Amino acid sequence: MNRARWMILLTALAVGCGSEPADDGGDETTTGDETETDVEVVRETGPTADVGARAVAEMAPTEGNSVSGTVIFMQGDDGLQVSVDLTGLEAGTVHGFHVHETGDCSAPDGTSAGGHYNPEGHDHALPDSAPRHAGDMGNVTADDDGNVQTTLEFSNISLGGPNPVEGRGLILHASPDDGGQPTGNAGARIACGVITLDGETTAAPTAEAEAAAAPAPAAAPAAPARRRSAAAAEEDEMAP
Ligand SMILES: [Cu+2]
Repeated sequence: MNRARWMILLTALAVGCGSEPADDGGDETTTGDETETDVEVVRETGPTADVGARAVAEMAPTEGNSVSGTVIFMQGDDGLQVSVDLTGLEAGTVHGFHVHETGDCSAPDGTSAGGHYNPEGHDHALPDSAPRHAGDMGNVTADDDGNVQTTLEFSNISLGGPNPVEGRGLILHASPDDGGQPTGNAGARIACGVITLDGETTAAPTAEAEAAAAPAPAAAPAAPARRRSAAAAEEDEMAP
């Protein structure tokens, strides 16, 4: 069924770009720019993501911090559900929360995770707007006990499909993400985890693995020229 829907989507794109609302339920298609709209449609999650897949990021505090917990990623038909369970924050505080480029939390300050995961080369933004970095998950807020227990949902990232997050780094910041450039002014990295598929130990995906994971159509009208280098993203992240 998924394959059939994908073929219909492809046909619609090939025959009449823009004449059909070839929207499979995502939330990223209303930019007003026809070209951008088509790009977003091609990157819809549902038909090609690994529905049912699950990944876990065990969040550990960076040096001098005390927040820890578990974040579970579950791939559904229409998006990726992200269940956040953290403890050790100050009551009522708001913290930027992003997928970063590299699944490496070895640096004491978490900088080994690199810059924001941004394979589409967009500007940074909060999740209520598009386009944005694929890894822009906005903020989470601690309750009166300093815990975070919430579930977020995203259609622009996936497990095993477009903008795959498995093998990437997950970072919680000291300060709120205010949506500003280049990375939201969210400050220091206070917790870091590697998004790991259940039952596997994954490293950051290689270019070959990424190419294999991406569906053929995603390579067609869009990506390569707009792809930003990891190095450029990292430079941004290092900026104050
Ligand atoms: Cu971040």
